Amino acid sequence: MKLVLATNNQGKVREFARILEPLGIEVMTQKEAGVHLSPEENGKTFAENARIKALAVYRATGLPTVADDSGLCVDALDGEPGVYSARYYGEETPYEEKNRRLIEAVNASGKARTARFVAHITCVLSEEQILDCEGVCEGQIGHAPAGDGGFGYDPIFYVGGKSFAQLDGQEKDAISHRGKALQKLYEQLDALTKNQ
Ligand code: ITT
Repeated sequence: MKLVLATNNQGKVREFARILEPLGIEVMTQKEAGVHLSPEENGKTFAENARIKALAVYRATGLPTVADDSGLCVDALDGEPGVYSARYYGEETPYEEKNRRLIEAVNASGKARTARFVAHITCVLSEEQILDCEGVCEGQIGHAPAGDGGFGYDPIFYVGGKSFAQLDGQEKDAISHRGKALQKLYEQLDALTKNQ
């Protein structure tokens, strides 16, 4: 099966392909499908924003489409940046600076460093058939960034002593929010195929 991926984030493109292609699901980016859309993400939840993106690209292509809305929720910052993760400290601000500022904010709070990555994935097969799944990965905001793999907030998000940016792709996928959500999506798609 083939899915169009409704994203403009190259980090997500790499991870979707890495996770889904070994499971026999081919991923085509929205750009490859000839769609140049960046719908306004005005939802209040990851689920609402994932649906906005998946439906917009599904309606533009007429092809089964998947979208991911995700973010980093930091307890010391009352769950922020959350759904604002891409825009936090400014959309154009380099992650090196965003990561440094986020560590400083957690340090200044004096609170616990616990945090989680959340990914909500919506797959639109048709207007009537829409699948939703979510994955969560618990971790901590480190005292300093480490590693050069991954993307975004990976260098400051630590699980078991290593940052996400220090893991290789398969190690990240095995525990990440996106890896868990995509595993659930695969199970739902597989069950649908078997019932047909
Ligand atoms: P699209 O909407 O085009 O998919 P986006 O980057 O704007 O791309 P989101 O609105 O879902 O996507 O924002 C997700 C942000 O959360 C992302 O830009 C990163 O800052 C952060 N994020 C999500 N998953 C991440 C991961 O696995 N590693 C590091 N940062 C991540």
